[in-house]
Amino acid sequence: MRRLVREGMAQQPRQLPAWLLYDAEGSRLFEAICEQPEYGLTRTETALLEAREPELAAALGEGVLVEFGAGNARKVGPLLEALQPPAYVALDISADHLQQSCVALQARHPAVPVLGICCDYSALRQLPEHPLLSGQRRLGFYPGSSIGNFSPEEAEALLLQLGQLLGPGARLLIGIDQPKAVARLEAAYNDAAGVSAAFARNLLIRLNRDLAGSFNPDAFAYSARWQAEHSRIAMALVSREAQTVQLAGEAWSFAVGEPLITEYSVKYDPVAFLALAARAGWRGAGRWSDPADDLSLHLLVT
Ligand code: AVI
Repeated sequence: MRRLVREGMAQQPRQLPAWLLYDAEGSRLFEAICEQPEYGLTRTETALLEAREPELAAALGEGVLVEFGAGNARKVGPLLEALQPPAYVALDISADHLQQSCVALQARHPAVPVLGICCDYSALRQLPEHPLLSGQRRLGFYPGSSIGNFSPEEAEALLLQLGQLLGPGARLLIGIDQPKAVARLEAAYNDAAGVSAAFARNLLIRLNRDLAGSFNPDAFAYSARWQAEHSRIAMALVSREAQTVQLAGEAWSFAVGEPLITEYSVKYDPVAFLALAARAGWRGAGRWSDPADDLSLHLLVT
């Protein structure tokens, strides 16, 4: 973490890995973002999963269901009902959150063995040896458009790696948020209640705690802007003044107006996404979309 933070702070513009946003408080704030009226992604995708549950389950077929970045693991419910897989494996970076989600899910689906693995799935080269996983085909579930929080190059590398992690006969059901009206996109990442801003500022609070930082969160303004040339929302904390902060044993100076990028959220049109997936060895075998075509679920096969 110290090394990654130093590397990110030395970049121009400064940018920290998005997974750092998800400490216990960050995970709680992200759940609150999903409830905001401006942020429709979670509601729309959940409704799509519920509406298309039988078709999605039939397309996925049999195997252990592995969810990447499971969070509160609420979206997987309809699939577990329809698939009744031999096991469900949830991967997430936030240990407490993962444990609570797995306990709650196991209570709701007593017939499906649930296994939680606390990890940064983007850095995982293989799944650990476990009786629930051995000899079973693996079906990946990666909802929420979280792949959009990686750059397109990273996303391609990640899809390649997920294919290796899932192994022979792998299938992956992945959610992708699509480009839409700029006003809607910017509002989704800058909600009126200020939860998105609090989520970003929580990163500074976390860095103060975990890496002996001296950030004053109020000395940074939150900004979320659509960058059409990259088809992405750029989220940043912008220094309100010239200031120097201590972090990870070093002093870092910010000019007035200098941004610290907390996260990008890339939006893919389906054709561009399938081209990217193809470069990582996946083929599109199905696409489901909501009535407004705001986002889509893709079934990828190897
Ligand atoms: C997790 N991920 C898909 C969210 C997104 O929409 O990019 C993260 C987020 N950050 C602020 N709002 C939502």
